[in-house]
Amino acid sequence: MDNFINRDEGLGICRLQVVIKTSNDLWSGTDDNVYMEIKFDDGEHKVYLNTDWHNDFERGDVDTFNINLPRRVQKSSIKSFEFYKKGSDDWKIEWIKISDIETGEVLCYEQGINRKLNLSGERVVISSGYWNDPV
Ligand SMILES: [Ca+2]
Ligand SMILES: [Ca+2]
Repeated sequence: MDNFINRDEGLGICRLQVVIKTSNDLWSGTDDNVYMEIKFDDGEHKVYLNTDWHNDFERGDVDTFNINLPRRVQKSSIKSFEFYKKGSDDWKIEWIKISDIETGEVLCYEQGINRKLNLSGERVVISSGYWNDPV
């Protein structure tokens, strides 16, 4: 248990940058509401991914969101990042990159997701177990 705790370095994370590429394929874009849920050891935090006065998640777009966490957390307390949309419009995600804004450290960069979410509430889950994949 001590080793696990010692893996954490620094002050922890309080702001994340989430970058999402919507696929270039036909019908990849969505007008549904898109959400990210961050699962922690002891709870979760849900974020509505939306930029005002901008049509998010259109085909081929790269959308960037800066997210404030409810509190400063250690990296090891994050269990997963989960993405889903609510509504009847399909959405195809090509890749997702998540970084710590303060340090610039890339927490995860899932380059080959290429998955279409057809169902409302269906999730793409990026588990912290995969974070050490080479970038
Ligand atoms: Ca849209
Ligand atoms: Ca918008």
